[in-house]
Amino acid sequence: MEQYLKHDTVVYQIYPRSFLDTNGDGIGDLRGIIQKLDYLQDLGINTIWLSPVYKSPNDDNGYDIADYKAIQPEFGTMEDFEELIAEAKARGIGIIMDLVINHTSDEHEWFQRALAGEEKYRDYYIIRPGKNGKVPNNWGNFFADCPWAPFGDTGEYYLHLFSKKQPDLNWRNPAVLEEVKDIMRFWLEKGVQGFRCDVINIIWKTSLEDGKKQFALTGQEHYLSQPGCHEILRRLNEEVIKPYGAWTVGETVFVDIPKAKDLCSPERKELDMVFSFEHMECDQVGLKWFKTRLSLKKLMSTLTRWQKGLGWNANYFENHDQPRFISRFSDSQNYRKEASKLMAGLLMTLRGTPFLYEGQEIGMTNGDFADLSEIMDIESHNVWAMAKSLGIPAPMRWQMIKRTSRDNARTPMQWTSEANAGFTGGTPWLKVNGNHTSVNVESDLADPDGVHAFWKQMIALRKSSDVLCEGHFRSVLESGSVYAFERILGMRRMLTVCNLSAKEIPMPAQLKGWKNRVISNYDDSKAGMLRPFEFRLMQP
Ligand code: ISL
Ligand code: CA
Repeated sequence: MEQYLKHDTVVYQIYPRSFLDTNGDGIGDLRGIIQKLDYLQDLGINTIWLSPVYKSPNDDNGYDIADYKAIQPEFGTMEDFEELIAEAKARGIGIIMDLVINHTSDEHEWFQRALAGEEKYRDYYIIRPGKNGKVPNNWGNFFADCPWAPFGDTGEYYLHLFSKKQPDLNWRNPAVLEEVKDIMRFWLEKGVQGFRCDVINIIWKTSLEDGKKQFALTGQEHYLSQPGCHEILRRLNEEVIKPYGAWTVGETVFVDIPKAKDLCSPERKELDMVFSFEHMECDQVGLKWFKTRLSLKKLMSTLTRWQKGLGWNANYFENHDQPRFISRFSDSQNYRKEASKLMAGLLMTLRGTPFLYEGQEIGMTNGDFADLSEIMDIESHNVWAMAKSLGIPAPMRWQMIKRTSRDNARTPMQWTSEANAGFTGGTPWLKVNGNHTSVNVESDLADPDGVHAFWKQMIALRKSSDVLCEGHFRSVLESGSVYAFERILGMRRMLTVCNLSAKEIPMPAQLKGWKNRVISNYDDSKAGMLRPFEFRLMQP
């Protein structure tokens, strides 16, 4: 049977709401994706990860699912979805879907029937009486809220680690596993090639006891990567995923390398790979809402540790939950193009499966929001309220939100320099970045030296090189500004050199033996020097 995951798989993440609107309602849709398949094929990617397109009241933009077997009407119809699968396939592109099974929407039929008093469905969720006039335990919540909400007028509470409208499922109930297997098969039968599994390592709650107090999410020791979770993943893999030749990438919060190994080493037969977060934390203090200057040294050493620690990584620098990386690590005012290309070089030469996020291929930057009224993300609004209750003054609160909001990466895709960046003929659901007049697909494509052209070259290079696809990783240099590593396959070697600083610097002595330049993001790259944000791929 065909195995869909290959060494040369290159994934492009689409956040459907923000990709392309074709009917003027201001919301991206499936027909928009179908329209851009030629564009994606030309870029060279061979897999799309679709953020949720299931029916949802959109409390968390689709990560709150009301019907796992229906398409969100504002995105289109099941026929559109089937056409998308077929048209993508015709272009050699596979689709993986987002699988959100830690929680459902409170508008899901199961939760509604539970509220109506049906015992069977009550046991699909985690419902408990209060304790001493308070909620059942002292746990924290991912969206800066209380994780317990009143369960109807029963006087009891239900657990929600995310929004109130995202009640956690009770994975200790075997019926939940059967439901989810059925849902997964439904989509696999339609030709989906696998799943990106949302917060998959927290689905199993071993106990609901109080947690030991901690800054980042009290209670996590009761649900992070528990034995019950490993068992569920093994069963989903063996009973559903592998019989279809499909694959999975787990989004795994708070994992360190040992925990990640337990989830995705091949002999464990659980997940094919995981998204880790450590390299996303090189500019934060404690929690991601408190940002500081990004430590390049930390970034390099973190990447290296994960490259060496795991046989195969799910590599990424941007997604729908993170501010644009280009705005975080680089001087995107002066070196936007160079730094975007450097990202392409780095992502395509690390060992593992590369995931790029819509807009990254043209170097889109953080949103240019003026105040909270322009931010839609529920997380940002909750964090604002939390910061307010802590007495943090409004200007500081705004700086905090502006820098960390997930909406930074969710601004509509910039297709043209026209009104609303060619994303919609109507009113966009989220403010379009004012820089679309200069940063957009149309003008970038017309520029032979554009960001897109470099991504395209790097993707092609990556797919055609077995050294880049399969070679081992060896770190060569992690200085304050230069990151260099080798990829090694048998006798063949390639060297990646990244100057992550905005300064021109002399070529470090350790790297001088490498004579042949395969590619660089500078045409006038000089032998003995590294230009600001220069990326260079070398051969001996
Ligand atoms: O951004 C975060 C909150 O601080 C992350 O911890 C994020 O919530 C976490 O990565 C889980 O994200 C996933 O599940 C969420 C959803 O809102 C995110 O969009 C999704 O990627 C709940 O389903
Ligand atoms: Ca639309």
